Amino acid sequence: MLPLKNYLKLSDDEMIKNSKDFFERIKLRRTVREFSSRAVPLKIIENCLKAAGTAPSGANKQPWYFVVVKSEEIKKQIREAAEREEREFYGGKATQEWLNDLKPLGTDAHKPFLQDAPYLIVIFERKFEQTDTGERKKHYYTKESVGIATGILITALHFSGLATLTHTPSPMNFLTDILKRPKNEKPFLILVTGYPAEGTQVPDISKKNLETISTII
Ligand code: IYR
Repeated sequence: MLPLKNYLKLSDDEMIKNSKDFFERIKLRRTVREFSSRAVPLKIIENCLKAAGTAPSGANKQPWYFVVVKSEEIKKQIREAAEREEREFYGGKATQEWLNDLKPLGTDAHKPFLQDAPYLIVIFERKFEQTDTGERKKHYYTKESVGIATGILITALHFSGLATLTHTPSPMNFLTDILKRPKNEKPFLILVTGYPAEGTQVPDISKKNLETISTII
């Protein structure tokens, strides 16, 4: 055990201001679906990945892995494979209810952002650890852990000034093949990352208010 560091002794007023300031900035985050091809310094992505890597996880197993794709050739392969899946989704696999729910977002099987954006951060969930001797070590609460790390990553990228799109073509097994990932990893999502394209529009949607999403007892 070590002494806990870094908890600042702030006044209530300072903490209330900090929490309000945080909300004011994070509420500006919007998922975008049109990206500029303008280059983004890799250092920003690395810093944000380091932030994501601080996430809490089951037994501190850190069951995540991030592949940053900047290669035009690999982005093209991912786009082609994803659009193949999406054509099936929009062309019959999805229920009518699901398609109706997606209407306000204006999505379809066409995914140019997978090539336009400078980076695709492909996030993998490590279901277990495979040691060099082939032994399997257990991981715990992997989905929760990777979800939390992804949330921190999205927040860090937003704070850095970048836009993201959480993209989940279904199924995503093609990512394992294209990115040559081992069997203990399962694709979790693709975080499309970059600057929004100039003039991008976003859907007119809103978030539920505090009373709707919480109770204080
Ligand atoms: N993966 C599809 C469909 C889709 C599903 C949900 I739930 C969304 O919130 C958005 C899209 C696509 O990317 O178009």
